[in-house]
Amino acid sequence: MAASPQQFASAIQALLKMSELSPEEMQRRFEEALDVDRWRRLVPFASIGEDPPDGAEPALISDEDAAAEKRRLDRDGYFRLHRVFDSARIARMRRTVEAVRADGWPVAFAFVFDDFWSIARTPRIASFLEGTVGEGYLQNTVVWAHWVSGERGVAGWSPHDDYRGSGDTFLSLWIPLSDASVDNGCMFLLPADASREISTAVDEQRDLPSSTFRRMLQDIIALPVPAGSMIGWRGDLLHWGGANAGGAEPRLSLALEFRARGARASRFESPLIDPRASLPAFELRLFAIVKALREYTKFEPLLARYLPLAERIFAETADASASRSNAPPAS
Ligand SMILES: O=C(O)CCC(=O)C(=O)O
Repeated sequence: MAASPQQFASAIQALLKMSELSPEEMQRRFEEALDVDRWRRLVPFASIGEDPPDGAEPALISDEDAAAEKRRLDRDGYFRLHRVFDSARIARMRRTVEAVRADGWPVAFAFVFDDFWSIARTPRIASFLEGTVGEGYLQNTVVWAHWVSGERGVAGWSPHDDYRGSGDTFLSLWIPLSDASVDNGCMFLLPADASREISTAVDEQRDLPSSTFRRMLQDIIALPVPAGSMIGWRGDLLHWGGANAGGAEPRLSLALEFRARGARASRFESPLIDPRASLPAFELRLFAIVKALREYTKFEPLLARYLPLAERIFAETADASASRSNAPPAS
């Protein structure tokens, strides 16, 4: 007799429960997570708590590309810029993610290291963000790192939008640390008009006619990009990580989010930080990582094994993080 979908779902839930960290491992990881020096020893070539020197590892975006991609963002809700970041920096960040993963952490813990907070602070990126999010823009504390294994069928996140209705007050940045190809699960999205049409139909619980459905399939944009590129989208855009179609190379990337100053941000995005100030304190980094981890089991169910650990770190860092915000509180 074949198992029903409900039986499959409960079996998976039971397996996930069994894979939870033991109390001993949870205690060990809790202590290690809070130990800055242990992170430094784990990845001796990456810093924690050092603001980058001026002019270090500049990012490259030509004026023509910046203007063209701003036009694309205004028209279609997304942009793509190829090979923006220094390749040595990207290689270092990739090795950092690999070291964090090899030590048994969700790869988002790479955000304890400076590189992951400073990458969007170079003058060229800051000027692109000013042009697209507005002068005085802020970073929210929603960050994540992605690892999509190089095995056929393994996929990135399922289709979603980030902040519906946020217009041009919101921008997500997505930076690949390995080449992201159609074969290993690059990003895909639907441009603004098509995204809106689907989101409205979903909100109104209305089926789409098959002619619309076929048209939408043709509208899908694949965003294969080499390591060190930068792509991004507005909060209304439906986007997703593709499924590996046979590529052997894992797909590694990171995601950051930015807000117009004065925009109404959600509680999940708080605290907002000022990208012109010093890099966020270590506790705030940990807080941001586990805040996201608690939320993103909806996209990555295997993270459930780390949830009790995330809750403990969250409780430990929440107060310190609230007082560490260096920007106006989100409304
Ligand atoms: O990398 C992925 O698979 C998904 C990224 C994404 O959707 C996001 O950062 O919002």
